[in-house]
Amino acid sequence: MGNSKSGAVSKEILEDLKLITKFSETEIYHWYENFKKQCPSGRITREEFQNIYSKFFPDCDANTYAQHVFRSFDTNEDGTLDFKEYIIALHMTSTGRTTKKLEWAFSLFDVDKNGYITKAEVTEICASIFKLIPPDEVEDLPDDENTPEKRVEKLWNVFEKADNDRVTEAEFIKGLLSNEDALRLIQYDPLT
Ligand SMILES: [Ca+2]
Ligand SMILES: [Ca+2]
Repeated sequence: MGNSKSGAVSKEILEDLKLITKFSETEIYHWYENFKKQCPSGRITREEFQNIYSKFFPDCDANTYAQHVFRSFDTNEDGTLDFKEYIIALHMTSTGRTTKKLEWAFSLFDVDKNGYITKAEVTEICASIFKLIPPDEVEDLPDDENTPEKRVEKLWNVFEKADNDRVTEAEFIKGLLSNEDALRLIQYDPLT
């Protein structure tokens, strides 16, 4: 696979990415050079992605969370991230507007990709996020957020749904935008 393509981003992908992400052409070229350096094959595997992630969370178990993030970025479901998927992911998680980030969060929580979030899916993702939190920080969490189970209850209550009901993307985004606690519960940011 290594020598099958030239070193440049194809014009088609470049136009696509400019449209989707609003990154400039220069920025995209810059990302592409970094990408090629880190990943000469042009594709990031799930294992490579997990390794990158675990470097950010050296004291915790980031594997499950990294798998979910990988799944949400691998839009064509071929088991690897190509440059286009990678740059869109970067855009969603770092520089995107709040709504874009919440759309991404929805795809993270929608584990089976059927367009709805169930309480079981919230449970799965909350558990994987909880594993990112170092034990000494868990001690300082509010009493109603200091176990994965409590976080699931708190987050699910935001959507005002029955336990066996499901949440659409619009309901998910609306719920999160109307509740500061909820925004905190769907992520773990080691810098704050
Ligand atoms: Ca892919
Ligand atoms: Ca689902």
